[in-house]
Amino acid sequence: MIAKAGANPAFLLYRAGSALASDAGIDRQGNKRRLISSVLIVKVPRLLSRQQTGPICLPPESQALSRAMTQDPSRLTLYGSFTSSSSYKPMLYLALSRLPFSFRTVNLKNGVQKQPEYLAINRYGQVPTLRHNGLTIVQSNIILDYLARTTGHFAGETEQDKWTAREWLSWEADNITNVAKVRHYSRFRKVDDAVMDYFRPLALAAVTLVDKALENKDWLVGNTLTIADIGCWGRMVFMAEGGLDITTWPNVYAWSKRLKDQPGFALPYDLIPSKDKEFDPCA
Ligand SMILES: N[C@@H](CCC(=O)N[C@@H](CS)C(=O)NCC(=O)O)C(=O)O
Repeated sequence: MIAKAGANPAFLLYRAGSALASDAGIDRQGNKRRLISSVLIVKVPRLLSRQQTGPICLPPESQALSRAMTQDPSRLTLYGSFTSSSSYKPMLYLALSRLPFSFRTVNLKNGVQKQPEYLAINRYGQVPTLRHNGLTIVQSNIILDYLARTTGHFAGETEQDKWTAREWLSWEADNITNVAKVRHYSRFRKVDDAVMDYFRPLALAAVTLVDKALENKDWLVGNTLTIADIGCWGRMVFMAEGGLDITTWPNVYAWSKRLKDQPGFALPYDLIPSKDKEFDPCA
């Protein structure tokens, strides 16, 4: 792989992976396009002086990354970010399903999600995005639904259960998102107290509804773990960072322990890498 030095000699902005030349992707309209998989800012090693002209060969580890990104389109590829609850949801699904996949980090702090290369696969400029078999799927709950339909895991036992699980995901997007807001405003962005006073009761109400739904039940839908549990838990997992104590809701607390007992389960900071990574649980 080849990279060119940018205007600032101290930094080299290069587009990682096969994306540079050979990763022909399909955009949302079905047109062939070159997908820039991720953008990294790398310090130029001192030995690469300003005088050096011509192509610069990347070190072996970067070449390995490049190779890893030239991949079979049937391999699931998830674009996400370390602190993101929306990214955690599909990652937890994949971990619990023991499915192999490639993780591509999108650095939200550096604004990579708003760069044209990423906007080409996610018009909203947000994580997560899933690419699979030439398809681009965005919105975490749609990704969960897609994964359940295509891989068969955690879809629900009956036709009714499948629809009810999707119903929960839709409700989650309207309601548990308030838990995410309270966490976000507590952890990442200070807001006026009035804003918190607005969102906190909504967050509490959402968790309370889940708690009631779990009365005398192990899982939200039917008798099995489904994408409804993964979708709702995926945002609620961060409730402590928003100052919400999970033990206040005994059914939610017991449910969280059941989830944690599932093979493959991991908490977000243990699961979501801060760098690109290949997950091959059965290799
Ligand atoms: N409804 C979307 C929400 C996605 C979302 O809010 N992603 C956040 C991280 S959790 C993000 O990308 N934030 C960066 C930004 O908006 O610039 C989903 O469920 O996928």
